[in-house]
Formats: sequence, structure tokens, C-alpha cells
Amino acid sequence: MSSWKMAMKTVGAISFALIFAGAGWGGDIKGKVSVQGLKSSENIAVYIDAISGKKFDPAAEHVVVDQRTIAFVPRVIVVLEGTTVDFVNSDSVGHNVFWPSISGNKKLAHNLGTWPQGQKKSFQFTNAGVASLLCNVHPEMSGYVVIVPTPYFAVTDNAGSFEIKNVPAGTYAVKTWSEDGKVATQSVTVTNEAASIDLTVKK
Ligand SMILES: [Cu+2]
Repeated sequence: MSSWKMAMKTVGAISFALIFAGAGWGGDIKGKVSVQGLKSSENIAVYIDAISGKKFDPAAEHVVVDQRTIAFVPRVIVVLEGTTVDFVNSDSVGHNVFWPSISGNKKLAHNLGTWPQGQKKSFQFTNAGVASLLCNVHPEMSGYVVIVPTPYFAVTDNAGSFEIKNVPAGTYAVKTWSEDGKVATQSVTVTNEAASIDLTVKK
């Protein structure tokens, strides 16, 4: 066999090995959230709860919450613990951002102040839980930052559908957070194929 043919055979074997190893890497979790007694199945956070023995470094990129037409946009975001959120003001009026607690812990209350159009203020969320965003200039404004312990999360669309991408193979506890509903929990096993789960959130 020529050395060229030998080389090609080696490349083929390595490619096969990589594809085979890929089978253990994991996949996506797709699903749908139904609601009972809630107005909508939109804007429900779905995430994998803490995995014992695993700590994740937050991404270097900041997540942006805009204040636009007197509203927090998006209304609900989910971030990994340690993520920095940039609060932007795109309106011609001044906006304030504060949260009275994180999941009821008033020691984690924070007021970022009030700032005009085109400016932003940043905050790093290091405690898991939910920050209810408010603006003391506009009482009708509300939004949520859901801080979770893993990078595997999604927010439902207006049909209640969600997709959590690139989850390593394994069995996990999936949890929900919603504005008015109880927490729904379900176990999911991810293999090399897309896992599918349906959850029901009750009032
Ligand atoms: Cu405001």
C-alpha cells in the first residue's frame, strides 16, 4: 500500500472514531409547556437544575435587557449564575431599574438608579433566583431576570414551545419558572437524539 493510501485510511479511521464518539455528546431538549389556570404559556423559563459536582463559568458576553416603549424587552430572560446583564434605555424618557429582592431575599435588593436614552448600566447576577425588575418612574413596567445554575435553559414562545440546545448526555431535573404558576419539575434523559418533554404549569 502506498503511503498516500495509508494516510487516507488513517484519516478515515479517525473520522469514524470522531463520529462514533459524537454519539455520547448529547443533544437538544425540545418540548412544550401547557398551563392550567394561567393566562398564557409564553415567557415561561425552562432550565436544567443544578447538576451535582458541576460548576459552569458564565459566558463572557453580556445579556441585554432593553427599555423600550415603556417596557422591559425581553420581559423574561434566563441567565447562568455569574452573568452580567446590561440594562439599556432606548426611550426618550428616563428609566429606573430596581429589584426589591431576589426570590424574596431582600438583602439582594438593588437599585441601579435612573438614566437617560442611549445609556446603559450593568449588573452581575451571582445568586440563583428571580429578580423582579421594576422602574420607579413607570409603575406599569415589570420584567424578570431568572438566574439559574446551569447554561441549559430556554424561554417558551407564545405557543409554549421551547428548545434547550447542546445538552451533554445524561439524566437531569428540568424545572420551570413562571410569573404566576407553581414550579413544574420533570426528569429528562438526553442521549444522542433530541429528547422531548412536555410540562404542565399549574396556578
Ligand atoms: Cu421606566
